[in-house]
Amino acid sequence: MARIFIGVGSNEGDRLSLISQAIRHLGEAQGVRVLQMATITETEPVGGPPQGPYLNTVVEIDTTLAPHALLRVLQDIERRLGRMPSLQRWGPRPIDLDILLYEDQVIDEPTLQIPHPRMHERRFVLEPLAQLVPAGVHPVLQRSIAALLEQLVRDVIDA
Ligand code: A4P
Ligand code: MG
Repeated sequence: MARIFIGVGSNEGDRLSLISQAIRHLGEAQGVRVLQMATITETEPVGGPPQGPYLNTVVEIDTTLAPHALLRVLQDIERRLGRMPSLQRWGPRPIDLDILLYEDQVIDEPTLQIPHPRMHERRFVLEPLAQLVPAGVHPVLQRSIAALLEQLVRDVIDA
């Protein structure tokens, strides 16, 4: 089975409705099948300007689309749900769809980095991802998702 994981976040508007619309659009996109979704959790914003709390989750999909084509589908859904091009890094947004993992592929280009370059530092990503694929191995760090989450939690306690 293909293991492709999409990080989903929202902190503007009707967050729950935006997330469910995004997942519905994803399932309707040609060549994409949504397989499962982690629980949706409210999380404090990380980085960026002062902004409201997020709802975050992760979905697993199966797709015939190559990574760049999948990115275009995600960006199209973001636009349809009212996302404006942001001038501010990590600013508030109605919906954010990031490719976290695309099987064990590693891509490092200006417009597309897989695995998502900050996923291992973020509890709002690792917690839902660990629900779906705890034993999945990060193809660059060569550590399991469960181990990365454990490390992150330990770092927070030690800090
Ligand atoms: N891009 C490169 N790699 C990818 C990828 N794997 N998936 C490029 C998706 N996009 C990728 O993204 C900017 C550019 O990243 C795109 O044009 C694409 O070519 P964007 O979504 O327009 O902007 P962004 O999301 O603000 O940038 P960035 O740096 O991806 O932000 P992050 O790292 O995703 O952080 N706090 C909480 N609690 N929950 C959150 O969900 N999200 C962020 C955004 C900050 N703080 C948060 C949350
Ligand atoms: Mg993004």
